[in-house]
This record gives sequence, C-alpha cells and structure tokens, in this order.
Amino acid sequence: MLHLTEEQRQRWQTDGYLHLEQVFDADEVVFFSHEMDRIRQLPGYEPDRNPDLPIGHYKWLDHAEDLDPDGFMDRRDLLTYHQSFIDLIDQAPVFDYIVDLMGPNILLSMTQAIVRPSHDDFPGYTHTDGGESLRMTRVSETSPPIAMKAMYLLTDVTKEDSANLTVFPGSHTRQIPRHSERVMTPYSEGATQLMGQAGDVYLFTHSLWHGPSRNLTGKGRKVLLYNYCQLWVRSYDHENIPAVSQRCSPRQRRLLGDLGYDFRPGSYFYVPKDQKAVILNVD
Ligand SMILES: O=C(O)CCC(=O)C(=O)O
Repeated sequence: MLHLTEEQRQRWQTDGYLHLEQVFDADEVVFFSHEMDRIRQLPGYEPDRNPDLPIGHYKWLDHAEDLDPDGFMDRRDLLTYHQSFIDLIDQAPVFDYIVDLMGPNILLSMTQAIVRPSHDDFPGYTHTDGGESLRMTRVSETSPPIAMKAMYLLTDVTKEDSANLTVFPGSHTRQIPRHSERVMTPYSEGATQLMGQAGDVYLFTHSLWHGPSRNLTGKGRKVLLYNYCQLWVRSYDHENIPAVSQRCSPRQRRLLGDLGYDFRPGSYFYVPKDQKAVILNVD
C-alpha cells in the first residue's frame, strides 16, 4: 500500500527530502525529550575525539560529556534505553514512507540522539551521510535510495540559525561543491534552512548534502535519527545482531539483521523468501 502521494514522490525525487508534519503528538515529544535528558546521564556511545582515529568514530563513556540538558550530546545505539526506541524502528506512518521509498529489502542501520547546543562559536557544517564511498555514488532520481534517514524534531525550529537541518535541495543527484567554493557550509549558495515544529519528521537520502546551521536561540535543539539501508549494505551501529532483538517483533528483528536463519556468506545478498511479507506485515 502506497503512503506517498504523487506530489510527495515527485518532491522526493527533485529535492532529495520530505517534510512530514506532526508525526509525534505533544505527549510523544515530551516523552522522547525527557528520554534524551535521562540517557545523557547514562553510559553509552558518544563521539571519540581522538585525532588519530578517522572522523565519525564513537567511544563508550559513563555519561555524556556535558550533563546540562541543553548541552551537546550525540548518543548512538539507542535501542537498549527504552522499549519506545525499539517501537520507533517500524512505527507508522514514518516506516510506511520508508518502505514506499526504499522497497522492502531493508535494514535499520543506525539510531542516534543529538542535542545541538546554542553557541556563538559553532559555525554549522555540511556533508553527505554514508562516508566517502556513498558521497561518490549517486543513484538516479527514480531509483530507491541506497540509504536514508528519518530525523524526528523534538524542538521547534521556526527561525533561521536555530540548528536548522540545512539542505541543498537536489544535491543528491548532482555533484557539489560547486563553483570555486571548496568547502560547502550551511551558508553557501543554494543552502536552505528548513523550519519545523517539534513532532515533525524530515526524511532525506544519505546522498543529499545537509547539516546543522548555527544555533543562536539560547537553547539546545534535540533530534532523534533513525537510518535505514538496503539489506546488502548492513548496519553501521552494530557488529552483530543486537541483544535487544529478544524484545523485538519479528519485523523489528528482521530490520536488525535477523534473517530467520544462521549467517552464511551470501545471506544478505539475495533476500529471505518471506522478506516482503515480514516487512509489509502480511501473511
Ligand atoms: O542536525 C544535526 O544535528 C545533525 C544532522 C546531520 O547532519 C545528520 O543527520 O547527518
């Protein structure tokens, strides 16, 4: 069953992102916002600033470096913290849109909770997801994405420089940096700072150039991120199928990489026979 309207599909193809309004109600916003305040006090994966490591690596800490609820946090691997983080893996309507856009042969590749604090000295940044390799790979407009994410806004972002998700619409199909500018920023030509309300969701493909703007609001901006990839790409949050799979539905387990049989070379190449039925929740 298709959830995307024709207009949304065309907008996705042209711009590389979609804005879904009021996916969470006010209670869900408060709940997940409080969860973020809670898990910052708990052990978990936070960025590893060791300059000898490649960028984007995380390490296990006893708690976030900053314990202020409006301070920086970038927590990975959320599923153990509360059943609600597991439920979000395939919650309607966002998951239905994901399946519409990607097809049924997918995995959950990452979960993340970010607080962008208000600071004069953070200039924002721009990147594609999926690292150096996916940056060079651009599928055609009508192809399903190799990987994409859902960003759940837990803070109102209603004016510029509020740590807005800043995108370069259409950049998923064309090469940037453009012109003579070597380093793209959220303030480069073509950048659009998206506005939204707490409870809204942005869907965007990994190959879209994007990143946070400055945050000059005086308070932290909170988001949850759930990433999905085609099955053969594999999760980059887990080495193995995570232990929480015991607390998951069959569909959630499948999305964590449990194919219903023991791993063998080739397992993630051609999909299990029941893949479509499991992901679409039909017999
Ligand atoms: O807005 C943020 O805090 C970071 C979002 C981002 O760049 C990403 O999801 O890759």
